[in-house]
Amino acid sequence: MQCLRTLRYFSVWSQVPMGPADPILGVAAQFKADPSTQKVNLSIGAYRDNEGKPVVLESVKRAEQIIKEKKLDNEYLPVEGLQSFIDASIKLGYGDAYYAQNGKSIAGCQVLSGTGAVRLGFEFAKKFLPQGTKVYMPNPTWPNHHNIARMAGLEILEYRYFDPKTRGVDFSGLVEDLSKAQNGSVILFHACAHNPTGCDLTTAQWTKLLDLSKQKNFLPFFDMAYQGFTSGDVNKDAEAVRLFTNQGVPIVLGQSFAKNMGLYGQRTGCLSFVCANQSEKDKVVSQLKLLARPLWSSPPLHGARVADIILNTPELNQLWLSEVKMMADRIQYMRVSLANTLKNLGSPHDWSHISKQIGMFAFTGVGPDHVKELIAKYHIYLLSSGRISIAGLNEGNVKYVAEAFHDVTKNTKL
Ligand code: KET
Repeated sequence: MQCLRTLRYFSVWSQVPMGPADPILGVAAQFKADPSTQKVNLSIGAYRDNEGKPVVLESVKRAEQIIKEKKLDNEYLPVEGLQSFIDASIKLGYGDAYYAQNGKSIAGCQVLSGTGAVRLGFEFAKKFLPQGTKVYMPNPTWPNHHNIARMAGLEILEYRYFDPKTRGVDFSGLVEDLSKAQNGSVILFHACAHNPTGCDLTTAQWTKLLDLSKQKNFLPFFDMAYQGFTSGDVNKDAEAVRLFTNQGVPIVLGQSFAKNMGLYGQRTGCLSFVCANQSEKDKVVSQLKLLARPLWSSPPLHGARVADIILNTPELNQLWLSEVKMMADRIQYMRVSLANTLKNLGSPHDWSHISKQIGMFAFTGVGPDHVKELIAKYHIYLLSSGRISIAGLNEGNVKYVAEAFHDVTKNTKL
């Protein structure tokens, strides 16, 4: 009787509309639900081996073994996270030499992977930069950048990045747009392996952006979610970040260990700010803690411990670096393989951009109708933008994928 009286006769949430599916996670969910045995997942950016299986790196397994042997507890981390992990992340991002000289003035905070880095960084920008400061993002960019900036209350503007005609970077458009940007704006850069275009800037182009950033007092915000995936070398991939910091530009850096350590679900990341001195750094960290406390209070422990052990144990670090190279190499091999197979099938289109692009993705150039057909007819899942995650290709499915791409595009324009 008691429980009958507490029954609700109206719905509190009847006004809640159905939300749209996420452009990336939604496709990954569609793939999961497809019972086809032929299906291929080229949607989300997650590394797969040559059998199409998720990979736990050997370096990660060994670090986990060490954690097990140490019989550590599961106490909360401090709000700012595991300090030895933060320091090692900063070293990895900025380089040993810069860290040795300037490490004391870099404010770091452990965050919930790359997404958490961008979120906390944008929250910080919203709170401490002058009111009305805008954030400029490349067009296109990882779609979640827009969601995050919106949730943080930042106004978003875009700068040109990609030219569909050349399938390369529209550098003059980029410079023109950023030249017109308000002084002091936040400029979001992909540090390497631009998502989704697979097109990065050259050193000369970064140098030009460095000059522009200095001239216009920009706050460069580097999202580095794929360190190691461009060249196979984590130091080379950090070149842009180091170009700016070595010139004393106060950047913000978001680092994710989802991809390069395969710690996707462990939510392991670091957010850091180059400050003028140690006292500024201390103040920034104190404010990062005030922002993180009501968001997640204390960051996840396991992934940070794993990354900490890998980065701070020389043999494991070497092993990890070789595994990063292995992942980057396999992706490069599959790029070439897909482009060559399409060519050998007699495709009327030029697919050489697939092998020239870098990082985890290829921006294939196929349109939304091609994508629909690839999904409906071939159970090949990719983003409606035409982006494919090359990591989803392997020697067992590349021919099938190439044939499907050939079939849906052979009589159409790209
Ligand atoms: N930045 C970029 C540029 C990025 O591509 C991702 C993930 C992230 C940050 C965040 O990753 P995290 O797992 O929070 O460390 N991108 C892939 C996965 C996703 O959409 O969540 C993707 O584009 O497929």
